[in-house]
This record gives sequence, C-alpha cells and structure tokens, in this order.
Amino acid sequence: MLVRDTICALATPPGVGGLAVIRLSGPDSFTIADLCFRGSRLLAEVDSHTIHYGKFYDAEQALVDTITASVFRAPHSYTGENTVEFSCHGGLIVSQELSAALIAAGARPAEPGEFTKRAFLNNKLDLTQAEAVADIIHSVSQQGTHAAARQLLGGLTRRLRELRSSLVEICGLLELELDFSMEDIEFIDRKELRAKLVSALAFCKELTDSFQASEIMRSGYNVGIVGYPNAGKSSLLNAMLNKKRAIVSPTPGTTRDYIEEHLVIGGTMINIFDTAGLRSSEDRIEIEGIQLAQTLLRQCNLLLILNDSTLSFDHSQALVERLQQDFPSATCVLVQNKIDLLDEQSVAYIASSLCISAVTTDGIDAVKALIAEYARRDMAHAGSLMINARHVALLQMVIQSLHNALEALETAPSNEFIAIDVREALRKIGEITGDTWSENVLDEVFARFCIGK
Ligand SMILES: Nc1nc2c(ncn2[C@@H]2O[C@H](COP(=O)(O)OP(=O)(O)O)[C@@H](O)[C@H]2O)c(=O)[nH]1
Ligand SMILES: [Mg+2]
Repeated sequence: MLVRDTICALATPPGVGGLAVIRLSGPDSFTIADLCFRGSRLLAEVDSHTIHYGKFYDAEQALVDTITASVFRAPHSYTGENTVEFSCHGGLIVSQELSAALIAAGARPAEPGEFTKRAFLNNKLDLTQAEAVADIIHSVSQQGTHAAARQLLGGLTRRLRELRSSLVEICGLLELELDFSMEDIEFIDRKELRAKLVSALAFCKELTDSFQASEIMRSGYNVGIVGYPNAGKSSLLNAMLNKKRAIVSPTPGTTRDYIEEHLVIGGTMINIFDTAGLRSSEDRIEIEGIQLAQTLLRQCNLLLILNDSTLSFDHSQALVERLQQDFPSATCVLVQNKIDLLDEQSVAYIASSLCISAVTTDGIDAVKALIAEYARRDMAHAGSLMINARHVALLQMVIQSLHNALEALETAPSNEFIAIDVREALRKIGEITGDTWSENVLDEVFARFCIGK
C-alpha cells in the first residue's frame, strides 16, 4: 500500500438533519482523531469495527458536540486505510466545526471521490466497481440502483474476467504454436479459434447493446410529447404533472422553447419534454424551437404523438411516419386527444387506440401506465449490468481488435498477427477494469463523484 496523507470530509449532505457523518481516512487517522476526540479509551488502542461514545473538542479545546466514532483498521475499511467515521448531531455548523478541527489537527480536505479512489488504488474495488458506487448514488431508478449494487459486488468484473481468460487462453496457444513454428505443430484448431473469437465478439456486442438501457437506469426514461400545434401537448404535460406548468393556448405556436419536467412512475425517473409544435413556420423563434425539438427528440426513448381527434383520427398519420423514420430507435405511440369533444359513437370507433382528454384528464393514468411498461421493457435489455460511455468506447476498440484478429485468421500467413490483435483486445479490457490505468482516466472517473464519497 502506498503511503498517503490523511483526508477528511463530510459524507452526508450539508444542511440540517438527524445526523451528520464525517469521514477521516489515512495513515494518521487515529492520531488526528485522538487530538479531537475524548472517550473512555484512545481510538488508537481500540479494536477495528467498534463504536465509541465521547466528546469532540475543537483546536481551542472548546467542546463542539457529543458524538460517536466508528473505527476501521487497515486493510478492513472502505478505503483500505485506517478510517474513523464520526457521527455528530446533524447541523450545518457542528459538521463544519468537526471538519475544521480535524484539518487543524493535520487532516486535509478530501477531493471529490477521493475515498473511493483510494479504495481503488488499494485494490478494494476495480474501476467498474468504483463506477458502480457513483451509479448507486446518482441512479434515478430502482432498477439502476439494484443493477449498480450488483455491479459493486463484481457483476461486470466477473463477466469481463471470463472474456479475458478466454482471450488469454487463445493468446497462450498461439504463442506456444509460434515457439514450435519450425515443427509445423498446430496447437489450436483454426475452426475452434474462429468460434472463440466470434463468441468473444458477440459477448462484447451484448455489453455495448446494454448501454442505452443502462443510461435509462442511470438518468431516467426520456419521453417526448410531439404533435402539430394545438394538439394539446402542453395540456397533456400539465395533466400528467397535475399542475399548470406549461402555457396552454388556442393560439398555435405558443410553446416555442421546450419544457422539461420530471415524474417518478413505477420507481423510474421519467423525463418529460413538451416541445414546440411541428409545422412549417415563418416565425424565426418558432423555427428555432422546432429545430431544438428535433435535437431533443433524438435523445428520447419514447415519443407520444398527440393527435387532435376532433380534426380527424388520422390527421397526424404523416407525422407518425416521419418520426418513425427520423428516430428509429425511439418507440412511437399515437395518442388520440380531446375525446371529450367527440360523440359516443366516435369514441367507440377509436377505442382500440390510446384515447385521452388532457382537459378532463380522462386516460392520463393509462398514459402513465404505458410509459412505465415501455420503460420497464427498455431497461430489461441491460440485464444486470451498468454500462457507461467509457466502457462502450473501450469495448468498441476491443470489438475492432477482434475483427482484425478474425480477418488475420482468414488472410495472414502466420498466427503471429492474430496474437497481436488479441493482445491489443486484452489491453483494452484491462483498461475497463482498471488493471491498467492512467491519472487521466482516474480523474475522469472520479470527477462524477461528490466530496465525501
Ligand atoms: N376540449 C379539449 N380541449 C383541449 C384538450 N387538450 C387541449 N385542449 C385545448 O387545445 C388548445 C391547445 O392546447 P395546448 O395544450 O396549448 O396545445 P399545444 O399547442 O399542442 O401545446 C387549448 O385551447 C386547450 O385548452 C382536450 O383534451 N379537450
Ligand atoms: Mg404547447
């Protein structure tokens, strides 16, 4: 273990609460803690994983609070270092005073994610597990929290280790074969080699394919409300939120910007966008709004295409077709609005569609249920893994190397070329788990963390 300084930070959100927890980690944790804390024994002398009640004093020896101190001895702590966690009364000033006293006694304020970074550097976690910690904290869905929790226990690590060992085996055999190249011995059947590479490729593709689902679990399910002007898009948003959020007006082109709101449905954060009505317009601001809507819709997982059923039931058909073509990865659902203005016969005629009235809020629960169902379906693709953009970028390089290896298998005169590509793929897998890392990569990963984690 490398020798590092001792860091401290508030681990709970700042503000008023029942308790606040201040973390102290590093080689001098117990010495520093004992300068501030007075219990029945010195913390330097107590057993690991014990909790102690006592008084906490500032640098001037003034009493700050009565607190408990939890002691963890290296390497059996989150960071792998000597750690003390102080639980004090949850007040803004109390927790600030505790931190200030620890700093006066020799600790340094921690940087964002520094505790988890130390856990990584002390081999308590690999990089995908450290990322899972951030995902647990930031995740906006139950599914995401659960998937991240499994990843923290080594879910992705295990899958990557399987991939790695199959590639290591290929490499070993190829290199052995090269050592005996003069004798023309084939250690690995070409057909078998091909099958192994193809299955490694399929596995990498499966992982990259779960990126979109992981993103939904991480940041929420994006739903765009689209339609021609006056279809009732802003009214639908308001009905779903149960408040007057967007301006509703009979004048077409009222929503020129877009509005983003959030709603938790079925344990998942739903990000809803109300967009400018799609039509050809002369108005400069409205055109900009329509362009903005296009960019926004690209990020949507589900598009609710709202049709003004009083005009005609297939009034928006052309729009549905265009959106399906322009945004093939989004699910498009046609919604018939303003059914309160229809006669009974007409309502019966379109009963098989999703029918709503944004004014009477008839059918709004059905819209929410539909969103929840699609969100669940789209998240199911992730299996139990949380794939992020960093993983995808590296996996794409692995995929490229494996493609090159397959090509070399068909065309290259010697197996040496295949081994080079497979070794390159292995190097990139090592970057995903953090077997090989650089300061830049760590900075990028831990920038997502908050202070105290
Ligand atoms: N009767 C009735 N009027 C509606 C309904 N939904 C919207 N409207 C009206 O249609 C007009 C346009 O609504 P708005 O939500 O601003 O449409 P947007 O341009 O698509 O955002 C307003 O006068 C609304 O009151 C509905 O379900 N029933
Ligand atoms: Mg509007």
